[in-house]
Amino acid sequence: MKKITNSILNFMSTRLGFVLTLLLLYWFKTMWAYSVDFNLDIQGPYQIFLAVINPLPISLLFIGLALYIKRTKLFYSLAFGIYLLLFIWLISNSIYYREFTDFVTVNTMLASSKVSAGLGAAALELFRPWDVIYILDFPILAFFFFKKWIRMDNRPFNKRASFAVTSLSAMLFSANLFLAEIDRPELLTRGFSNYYVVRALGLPAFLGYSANQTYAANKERSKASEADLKPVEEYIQQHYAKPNPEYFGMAKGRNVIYIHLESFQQFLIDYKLKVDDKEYEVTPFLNSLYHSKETFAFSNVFNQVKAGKTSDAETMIETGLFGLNQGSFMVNYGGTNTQQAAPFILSKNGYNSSAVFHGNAGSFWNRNTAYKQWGYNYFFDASYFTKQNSSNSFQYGLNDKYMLKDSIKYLERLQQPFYTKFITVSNHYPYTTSLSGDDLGFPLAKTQDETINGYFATANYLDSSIKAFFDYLKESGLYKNSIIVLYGDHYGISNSRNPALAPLLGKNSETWSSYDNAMLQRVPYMVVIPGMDKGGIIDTYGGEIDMLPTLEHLLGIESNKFLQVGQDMLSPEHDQIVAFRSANYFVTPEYTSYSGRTYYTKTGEEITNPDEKTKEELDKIREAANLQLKISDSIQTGDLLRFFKGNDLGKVNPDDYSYTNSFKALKKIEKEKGDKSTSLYNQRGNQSTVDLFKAPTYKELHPEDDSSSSTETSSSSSK
Ligand code: GP9
Ligand code: MN
Repeated sequence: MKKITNSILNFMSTRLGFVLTLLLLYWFKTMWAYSVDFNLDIQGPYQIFLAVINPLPISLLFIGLALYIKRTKLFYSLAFGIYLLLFIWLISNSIYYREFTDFVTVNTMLASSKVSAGLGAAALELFRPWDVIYILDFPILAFFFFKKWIRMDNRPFNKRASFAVTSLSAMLFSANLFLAEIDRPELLTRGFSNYYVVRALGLPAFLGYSANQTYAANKERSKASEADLKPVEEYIQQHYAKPNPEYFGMAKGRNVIYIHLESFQQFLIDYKLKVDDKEYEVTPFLNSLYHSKETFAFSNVFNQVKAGKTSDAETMIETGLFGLNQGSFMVNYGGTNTQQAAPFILSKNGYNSSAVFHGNAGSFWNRNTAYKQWGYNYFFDASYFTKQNSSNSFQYGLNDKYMLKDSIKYLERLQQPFYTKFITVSNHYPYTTSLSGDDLGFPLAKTQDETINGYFATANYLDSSIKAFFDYLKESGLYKNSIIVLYGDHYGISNSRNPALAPLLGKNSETWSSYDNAMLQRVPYMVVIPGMDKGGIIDTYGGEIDMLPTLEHLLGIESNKFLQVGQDMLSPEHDQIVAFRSANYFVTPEYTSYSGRTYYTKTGEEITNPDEKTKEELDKIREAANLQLKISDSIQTGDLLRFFKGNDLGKVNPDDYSYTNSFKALKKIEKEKGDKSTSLYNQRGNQSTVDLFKAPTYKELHPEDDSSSSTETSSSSSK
C-alpha cells in the first residue's frame, strides 16, 4: 500500500503528473457541478458518456500548455494559474446558475450590471455549505507541497512530448464535437439552449461558443446606424394595412390568452382518421372553435419559421418581426437587442401584467433572457410546476394537461387585464407519449411511419387539454372578458415524411410534390372573442408575421406606431403575400413558389414556362416578399430599435424583471392592493379556482398504477 502511495506521489511530483492531477481535480469538480448545481437534463447512456468526457479535452489543452515552459517556477505558476481560471469559470457558472438557471454568457459579462446582479452582493446568499467541495483541493495541495509529499520537478518537459499532449487534446476535442453532433445535429448552428451546449461540450467550450455568438452579432450591429431606419420607417408606413373599423378595438381591455399549439398543422382541423374501418375525429374541440361564430377562424395562414422553429414563431407573434435566416433570433439577439414586443406595448396600453406558462426548462431557446427584453413580468417554467416523471412528461417538458392545470394557481393571481401565453409541448416530435393510445381511447394510425401514427394521438391529447382549459375559463368567469388566440407554430410532420402521410390525406405518395409540401405549411390561427357573433371561417392568406398587428387592432392599438412588418389580417387592405423564411419562397392566393418551383395555388399545376404577364406578376410578388424579409432582417441584425424615436414607448430595462419567486411576488402585489386587486382570486372573494380545472386526474388516466397517483393533483413547487 505504501508503495503504491509513494509511486502516486512520485508521479504527481513530475511535471506531467502535476498537469494530470489538476486535470483530474477539474474533472471531478465539473462532475460535481453537473450533478449538484446544474440541471442538464441528461438522458441515456450516450449523453452521460458525453458529459463525463467533455471536461477533459479542453482543460488538458489549456493546462497542458504549461508543459512548454522550461523554468520551474513559471511552469508551476502557469499550470496552476490556468487551472485557477478554469475553476473560476466553473464556480461562477455554478453560482450564477442558482439565480438564473442559465450559464454566464459573454453578453452577460459585457452587460456588467447583470453579472453583479448574479455574482455581486447577492452572491454571498447564493453560497451553499457543500460549496466547500469546490475549494477543498487548494489547502490539500498546499499541505502536500508543504510536507514535501509532492515536490516540484526541475526537469523541463520534452518539447515533442508537450506537442503530443497538445495534439492529443485537440484530437479529443474534435472527437467530442463529432459525437455531440451525432447526439444533436446542428447543435452549434441552431443553439437550442445553452445547457445543450454545456452538457455536450463542457463549460470552457461554451465560453468559446458564446464569444463567437457575441462577436457575430456585434459585427452586424456595429455596421448599423440611425440612417438605416429611414427605409424601414418608409416601408412600415407604405405597407400599413388600415384596420377595418368594424373590428378595430372590439376586444379592447380584455385579457389576452395566447395558446401555442405545438407542431400543429391546419390539416388536422376537421380531419377524420380512419383506423380499421372506423372513423375518429382527431380534434373535436378545436373543430368546434373553428366553426364557432365567436371565432375568427383563418384557413390560409402559413407558418414562417426556419431553424429557430418554436422560437421563430414566438419572435413573430411577440415582436412583429421575423426570426433569422440562420439560427434562432431569441438565442442570438433576444437577450441583447432593444425590442418593442407585445407585453411591453400592452403594459403601456392599460394592461396590468403579463406572463408565459411553459413546462420546459426556462433556458430553452434562451427564453428566460429574451422574455425580459420583451417585458414579460412573469415566466412560469418547469420549476414552477409538478415535478416531471416518465408518466407525466416526455422529452420537452410537462404534459399539457398538467401544465395547464398547474398554471391556474398563478393565473388567478395575475392583475387583470393580463397578457398571457401558454406554450404547449406534448404534441412535439417524436409524438410518443405514455398518454397516447388506449389511455385516451384514441387509436394510433396504422402507417409504416411511427412518427405519423403517433401524431394524431398526441394532437388528440392536445385537443382535450385545450378543452379542459376552456371549460375552466368558462367556469371561473375569465372567459367572457378575454380574447383567446390559438396558433400552430410550425409543421409537425416534416417534408421528408410527407409522402408517407399522403395516403391519409387522400393523395398519392408517388406524385407528391413541392406544391403539396408548401400547402402543408398551413397552421391554425383562431381568434376567439367570447360573446361576439361576427366570426366565421376567413380565407384570407397570411402568416405568423401578421398575428401581432391583427391583435393590436382588435385591442384598439394602431400597429403603424411600431416597427412591425406584418399586416392586420382582418383589414381589407391586407395584401395576401406570404413570405416563407427563405428568399424566393412565397404563397399568394394565386401563386406558390417553393423549393425552386412555381405553381398555381388553386390547382397545384406547375408553371414551367410563364408568359410575360405572369412573369411580371411573379417578379413583383417575389420582390415584395424579399423586401419584407430584408426590412425585418435589417431591424433585427442591426438592432435598429435602439435608434428608434418614432413612438413614446421608451425602452425595456431587463433588470426590472426577475423570474424567481414569482408566486411570492404575485401574492405580495395582491396584498398591497387589497380591495383594489383586479386578480381573479380577489374577485372571487379570495377563493382559489384551481379545483375548477377538471382535467382527468392521473389516477383516472392510469388506474393500473396506484403508487404515484398524487402526481397531478399536488403541485410540488411553492415558488
Ligand atoms: C421547447 C419547445 C420546442 O421548449 O418549445 O421547441 P421546438 O423544437 O418546437 O422548436
Ligand atoms: Mn415548436
